[in-house]
Amino acid sequence: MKKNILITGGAGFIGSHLTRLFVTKYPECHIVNLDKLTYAGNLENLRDIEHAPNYTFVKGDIENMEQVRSLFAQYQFDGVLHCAAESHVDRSISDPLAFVKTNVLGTVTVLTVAKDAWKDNFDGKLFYHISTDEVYGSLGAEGFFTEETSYDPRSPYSASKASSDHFVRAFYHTYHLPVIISNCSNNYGPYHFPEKLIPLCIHNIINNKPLPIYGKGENVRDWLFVEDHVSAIDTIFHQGKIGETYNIGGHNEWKNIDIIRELCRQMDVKLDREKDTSAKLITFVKDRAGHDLRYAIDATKLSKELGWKPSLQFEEGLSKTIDWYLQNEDWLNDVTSGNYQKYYEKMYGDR
Ligand code: NAD
Ligand code: TDX
Repeated sequence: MKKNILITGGAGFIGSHLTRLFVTKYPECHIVNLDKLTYAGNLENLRDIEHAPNYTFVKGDIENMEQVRSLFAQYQFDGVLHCAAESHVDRSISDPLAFVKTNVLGTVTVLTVAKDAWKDNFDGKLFYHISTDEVYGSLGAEGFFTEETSYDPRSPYSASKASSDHFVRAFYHTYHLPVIISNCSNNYGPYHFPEKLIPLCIHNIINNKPLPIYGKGENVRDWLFVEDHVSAIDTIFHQGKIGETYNIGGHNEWKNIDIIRELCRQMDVKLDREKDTSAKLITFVKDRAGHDLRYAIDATKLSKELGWKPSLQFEEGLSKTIDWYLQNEDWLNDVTSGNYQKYYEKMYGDR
């Protein structure tokens, strides 16, 4: 069992679920969450565990080598779960450099510090890199991404994630740094930032605003409940083989238009609105530049070798997700109004 674990980006969507899981499941481990608190990082996501004795939050930047080095010196980490990233494809189209800085330079910075800190003895150490299925490119109507699929990133976001994956493998081959990479499909669930399709549409349905569907809504994504993603990461972190890659997915493909229709159907019932009220908000808008047509993950290796399977069916996961947003409208309103960022400015200034 690793005793001191660094989670980067633990205040984001997936990172907060991962941090909660490790803090509560492994009380004997000390979890340090290093997060810059960009627009996507929100300490409200971790309110329920912030006082846990085995948890420490550090506001900081993965690109700041000195800061990362001093954290390694202070906590003597045995493992790293590297989650911090710029994660939104649309933002990568308007500002690619920000993605190179965080996803490439930031990752190489943490890799370098881990290598230097652990170089005398790699035994029992692990650098776990959390990546995406988007590195494999775009599928046609048939086929799945396996761990052997060649990389073919097509957006600045996926190019930056592919580059970071390559660096992680380069550190394994060149320096023998113990690494594992997992590539997961689209996540959904509580604490998902409302710039992404599902939480954006939940927010807009609540507020009777248009639901912007890019192009014709024919693009296909493979959706996994976020708690299933972090349970897979937990399994791989503890049982995965060093140097390997694992694909994570739930065999749950949906066209965007179908998912939004299902969301509208469930929300009409939950909001006690007349049937088909929310679907009237669907608005087809200009397509995303370079919009990947289809992603679909083959997670056979993970299920065969490590016995992991997703726990939730999609309709159930979507229902749980909607219920969470309806019960946490304050979180949603704070995030969309930017109140939480004002709070951070007050608390942390420019640090
Ligand atoms: P997110 O945008 O919700 O969170 C990212 C977190 O990283 C935020 O808390 C942010 O403050 C932090 N961060 C950003 N730059 C930082 C820096 N320089 N230093 C320290 N912290 C920084 O992202 P997410 O959706 O939770 O994704 C987490 C990881 O999982 C990413 O690496 C992403 O590529 C990967 N992933 C996401 C999905 C998905 O569907 N969301 C699917 C597969 C893989
Ligand atoms: O307003 C929208 N309208 C729309 O039609 C938005 C925000 C998205 N879309 C479409 C684009 C995609 O086909 O919905 C699909 C999902 O879009 P996003 O939620 O932006 O996710 P995606 O681009 O698929 O990327 C996500 O999954 C893989 C995450 O943001 C990445 O971090 C992850 O790696």
